[in-house]
Amino acid sequence: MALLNKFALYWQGRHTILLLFFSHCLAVYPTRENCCVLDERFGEYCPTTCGVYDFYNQYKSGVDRDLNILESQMQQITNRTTTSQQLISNIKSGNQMPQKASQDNYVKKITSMLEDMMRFERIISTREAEIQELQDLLNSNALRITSLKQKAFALDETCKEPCRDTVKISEITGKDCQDVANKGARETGLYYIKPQNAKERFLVLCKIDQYGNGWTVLQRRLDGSVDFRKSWIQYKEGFGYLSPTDTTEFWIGNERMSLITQQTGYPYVLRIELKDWSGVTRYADYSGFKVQPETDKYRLRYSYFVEGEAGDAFDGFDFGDDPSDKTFTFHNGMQFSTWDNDNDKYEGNCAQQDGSGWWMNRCHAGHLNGKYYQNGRYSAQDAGPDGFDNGIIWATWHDRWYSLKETTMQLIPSNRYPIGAGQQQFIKDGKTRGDM
Ligand SMILES: [Ca+2]
Repeated sequence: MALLNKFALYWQGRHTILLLFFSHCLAVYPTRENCCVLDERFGEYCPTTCGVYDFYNQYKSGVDRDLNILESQMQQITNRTTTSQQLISNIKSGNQMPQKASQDNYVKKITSMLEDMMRFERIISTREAEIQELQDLLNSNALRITSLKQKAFALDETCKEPCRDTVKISEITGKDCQDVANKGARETGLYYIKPQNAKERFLVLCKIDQYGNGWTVLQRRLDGSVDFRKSWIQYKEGFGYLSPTDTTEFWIGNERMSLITQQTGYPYVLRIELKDWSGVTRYADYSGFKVQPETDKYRLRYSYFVEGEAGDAFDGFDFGDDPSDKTFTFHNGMQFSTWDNDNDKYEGNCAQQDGSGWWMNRCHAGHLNGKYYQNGRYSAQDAGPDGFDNGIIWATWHDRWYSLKETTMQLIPSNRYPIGAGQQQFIKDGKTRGDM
């Protein structure tokens, strides 16, 4: 703008001078003839008005042209300046809102980024904990692998020696353990027996006393080392482990029980021997014990309860819950049931509820294949979701929330039934009844 004003003043000044010249020339009416009159205002040696006129005319057109160009350029500059000012004004006013909006966007983006970072930090923290757990597991597994490798190496060393069975099995066999004892066996241990209708011989634990009485052991609970929650086929075939020193748990198998007890000859006496957690031992003896074939679902049969301080739980027990308790819990004549083969007298599934295989009624008063509870006492909460009395129970001795420590089920022919209370009556019965 300052430049523009200078030009304007200059332009104005030039006009003033020219007007002065013209006004003077016009005042003396100069012509080509008289314009050479000296004008005192130019001094004695100054050019004449005509000289100035000529000089002026000589340059006027060029100066006018230059001034026009200059004016045009000035106008262009003025236009451009105005446009620029307008643009600056527009930019200033227009930038404010977008800038605010963009600031908001930046804040949002930064907030979002911070949130992402915090989220990632949390994830990383969690992952680090997981990695640490896995690392611990890896270390633990590495230790186990090392231990197993050492054991494998030790076994490998052992197996370089010719393998020898460390369990001594006698050559003496018979149709049951009494038969084995009759043939001269005098030691408790493992023997092969082959009942009359058995296709193959099989191994059993025979408990033989000094008098030559031979008990065939059918079931053993000792320490809870064997899970008795088994299927029909497992109860049929038997499970667990036999040991000559009577230190392991097993179920000899329903099929074998049936093969042994279905033989002709003296009927068998079943002795149930129990030990509680105080170390007290009691027993219950049943004469005429039989297990029917699988076609009759290995039904339990016996003639009667002989004796035993443990009491006759196989005859049921009045728990006080219902007048029918005793009739719902006796066992004689019951078929065998497992969780996958329900033959009980209950609309539900006793074997499934109690996790065992047994001659279930609705359900039991004596239950020797139940769950093993350390220290005996247990509650409905301990018994699991069903909350039923599922321990190793003999209700005529201890109540149903007391699980026994040890059990043995073993049989002997009635003619070898040991002398004791009720023995005379029993032998008489056994002889008169003959084979059952
Ligand atoms: Ca049922």
